[in-house]
Amino acid sequence: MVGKFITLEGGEGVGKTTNLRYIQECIEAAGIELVVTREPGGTEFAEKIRELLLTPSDETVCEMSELLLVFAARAQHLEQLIKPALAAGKWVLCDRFIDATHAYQGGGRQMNQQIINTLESMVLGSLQSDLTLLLDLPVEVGMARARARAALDRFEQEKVEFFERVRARYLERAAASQGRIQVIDAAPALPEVQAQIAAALAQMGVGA
Ligand code: Z5A
Repeated sequence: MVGKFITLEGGEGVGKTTNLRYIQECIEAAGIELVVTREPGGTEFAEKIRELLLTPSDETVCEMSELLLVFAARAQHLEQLIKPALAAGKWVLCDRFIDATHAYQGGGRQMNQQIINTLESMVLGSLQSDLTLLLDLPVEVGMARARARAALDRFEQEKVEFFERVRARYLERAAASQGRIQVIDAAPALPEVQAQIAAALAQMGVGA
């Protein structure tokens, strides 16, 4: 694969949507052809799965259904969009990817790690991001930001302890990632957050 694969991760309200646009501007300003996408979703079919996953439901959604839907959407997204774009030399910027599964289903839901690893290897093979920017924020701050913004989706209705486990799992993965996952302190004002992001992108040869 020729293109670079960059993913953006973090808990609720950390500023992924806000900073995605900034990252896009930096990469495109460097003259690089970029595909911007998100998970769950990214293709017409995978976006239908996203709708299923995020819409609050009267019926309890069992954890295994949720996990399999996340990977079903990802399989479609990879084959239809991500792999062809990378093979064509384009860069791909994705709002959430596999680290979100480890954080939300593995950390938040406390699902069996071996099952997640097996599905990861079935669906991703050896593919991993070249760089993952993990926006990190104390849970209460992120939840307050998210709550001030919009109606809560099915995940956002979870309790604080769930999001504490999500954050902890993200940070554990960052510590073990040998530089693939770079932690960005998302607490300061936006210009300071974006200065950290620019420094991480500079390591990939992208000037701000
Ligand atoms: N999910 C999963 O369980 N497993 C998986 O494998 C995958 C996903 C891939 C998708 O949500 C859900 O799917 C997600 C996990 C699950 N759970 N949830 N919820 P999503 O990614 O579409 O959305 P989200 O996580 O809910 O993101 P968000 O709420 O849209 O937040 P955000 O994009 O990170 O934040 P934002 O909208 O950019 O910023 C929030 C507010 O803060 C906004 O008003 C900003 O103006 C403000 N903001 C941003 N930065 C700052 C700074 N620096 N200072 C002050 N205010 C700021």
